[in-house]
Amino acid sequence: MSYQRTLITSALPYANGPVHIGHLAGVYVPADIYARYLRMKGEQVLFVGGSDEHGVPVTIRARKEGITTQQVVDRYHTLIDQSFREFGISFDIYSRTTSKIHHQFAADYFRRLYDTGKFIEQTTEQFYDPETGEFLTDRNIRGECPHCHSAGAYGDQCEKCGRTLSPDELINPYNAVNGNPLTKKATKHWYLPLDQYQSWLEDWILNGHKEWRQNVYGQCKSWLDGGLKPRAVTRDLDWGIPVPVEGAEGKVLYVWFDAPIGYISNTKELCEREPDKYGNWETWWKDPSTRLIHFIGKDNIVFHCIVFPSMLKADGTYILPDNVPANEFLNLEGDKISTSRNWAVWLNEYLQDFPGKQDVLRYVLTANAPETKDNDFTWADFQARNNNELVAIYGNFINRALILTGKYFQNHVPEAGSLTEYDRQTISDIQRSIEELQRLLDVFRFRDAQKEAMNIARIGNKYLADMEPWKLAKTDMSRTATVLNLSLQIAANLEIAFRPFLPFSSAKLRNMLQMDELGWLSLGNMSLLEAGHELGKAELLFEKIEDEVIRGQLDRLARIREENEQQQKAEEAKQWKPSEVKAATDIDTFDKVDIRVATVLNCQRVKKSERLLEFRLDDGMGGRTILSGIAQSYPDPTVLIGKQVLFIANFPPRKMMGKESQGMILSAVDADGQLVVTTVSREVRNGSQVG
Ligand code: B3M
Ligand code: ZN
Repeated sequence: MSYQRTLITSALPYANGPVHIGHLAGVYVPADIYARYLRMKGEQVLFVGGSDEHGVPVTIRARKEGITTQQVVDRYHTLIDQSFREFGISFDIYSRTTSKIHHQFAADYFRRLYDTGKFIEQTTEQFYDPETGEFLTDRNIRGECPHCHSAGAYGDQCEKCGRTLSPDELINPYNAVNGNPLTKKATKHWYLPLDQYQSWLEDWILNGHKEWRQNVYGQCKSWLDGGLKPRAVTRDLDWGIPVPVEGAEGKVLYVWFDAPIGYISNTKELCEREPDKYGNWETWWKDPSTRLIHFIGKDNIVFHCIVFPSMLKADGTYILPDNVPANEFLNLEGDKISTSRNWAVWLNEYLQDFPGKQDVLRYVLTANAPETKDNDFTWADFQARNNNELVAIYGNFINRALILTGKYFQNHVPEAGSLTEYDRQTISDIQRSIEELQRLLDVFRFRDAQKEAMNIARIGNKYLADMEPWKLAKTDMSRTATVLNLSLQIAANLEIAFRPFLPFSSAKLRNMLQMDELGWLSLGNMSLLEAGHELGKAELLFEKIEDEVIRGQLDRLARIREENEQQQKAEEAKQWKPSEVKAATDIDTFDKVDIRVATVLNCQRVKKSERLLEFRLDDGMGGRTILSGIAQSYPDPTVLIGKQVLFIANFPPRKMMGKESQGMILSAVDADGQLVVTTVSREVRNGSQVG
């Protein structure tokens, strides 16, 4: 170990909504596992978190909810902070970027780079709303996606196809807030000339950090291969940290400039509050014997591996990140998690539905952690991992070991006799898992590491099943004692092995075993519990989750999916334009089509068809039946009875769903895709021709 302390940061979530399982899986659970692991090893650790309270996302939320931006960040900072506490994310500090200390620190940081000539000034044309007189940021610009052509794509991303966009690519861009069309206007900003850091970054990352995760290294390489360009670090916005330079009125620091500085200012805040415990903040940020690790999601890689390091380098007095174990994304039931579409499992809601089950979610999210590729969270998998792993393996083993000890040894750890070959084999299997567990934690492979912890429980479970102490107890009490002693030692080891992952369950288990909170180095010791030691009360470590609970969650998601589809349709309707006029034709062609008027005598759904309505018409010529695929636009088809409609009389009859259709009813397609049957403006004789 060539370092003396580790500074762990986790991305500062935007305070524009509650946190969800994607946040937890991608960033906070892995960061927490790592922080807990290092602390258990007795290392010096500082784990920094905080809310990102600037930027456009929070201002959008404020407009949506009709409250001030300050109210938004206050509300969500509190909620997020609470969720993290409830899930046991063991931050040393969780602060916020609207704090005074951060504003001052970030402004000073900018000013220092400004004064030493680290920025370039540039005037460019930006999207502007002439009516409101404001410049628009990417997120506030919407329009048609140039790739998938869905309406309402954002200036930075299309939520439908997931592609990254720039506002210039949008077709017919408009102001997301009021729908106004946009023009362009010149404005001045300060840029960090990343191109000047290119060769230094290439050397530092591509040569110096080949050990970084493939996804991280690969993304950096592709940015670098593409050639870096200067990046604006200021914005025209009224929410944020004012640019501390004359002539910059109405401009603030770009949120991605101030947010990572939040890691530093939050450290400073903590160190100034508790200097005896944490020392000087500069030791954490400037001493080369400090190791800096950023936990983030993949959409933040460029900011943490390229932009922020360049900012640190520009200052010149800071250390650089040693590793950036970024995760890919977690999807929910096959779809991208999205705050704006409410497609998420929110942590506060999870806890209402599953009180006390923090560790179950932590376990499932780690088991499914998107470490190397995007992964999917499904409620079926959640239930299966709880019931088949936590309950059936880990919980079952602990329960049996404790109950049997209660039954045969009055709840006292029995004394072990001599070990058999099988006992020794079991111990060495466990030692191997422990070594592997530790090796995997050291290289940020939490998913596989947790598997090894579960493997220890599996070995214990198998040991009990093979030894059958409940049978042994009838004939050989001394062997029973050895088996249960070893089982309890395994249980004590599980408390330690699982503690970084499942801190709540480990606390519960510690209580059941009445053991101290031992450090990581005790792991592997098979005499953690002395003979004669009295155990606590056995409880269930985990509970089975029933089907109906899972069904409730799936129903909730189905409702949200439906709401979203409706909203998307409404958005499309807002942007609707008539389709192109078809190629030229002539009156003779038109004349061939025989359009007539008829009265609807009866109209009903065709059984087993979602689409078809069956019309019985008085066409003035003895009547006819027409099938029309408009059922979804007329949930109550009887509203059409008695109406006069237009139909094509000379199409050859066609069979559909076993019925014959004698023509076609004419309908208009509305902007939302609904089909609307055409009619005449006053009653005419049935059978009249239209032309
Ligand atoms: N708030 C983006 C995000 O939540 C941003 C991270 C800042 S980390 C300095 O994904
Ligand atoms: Zn798209």
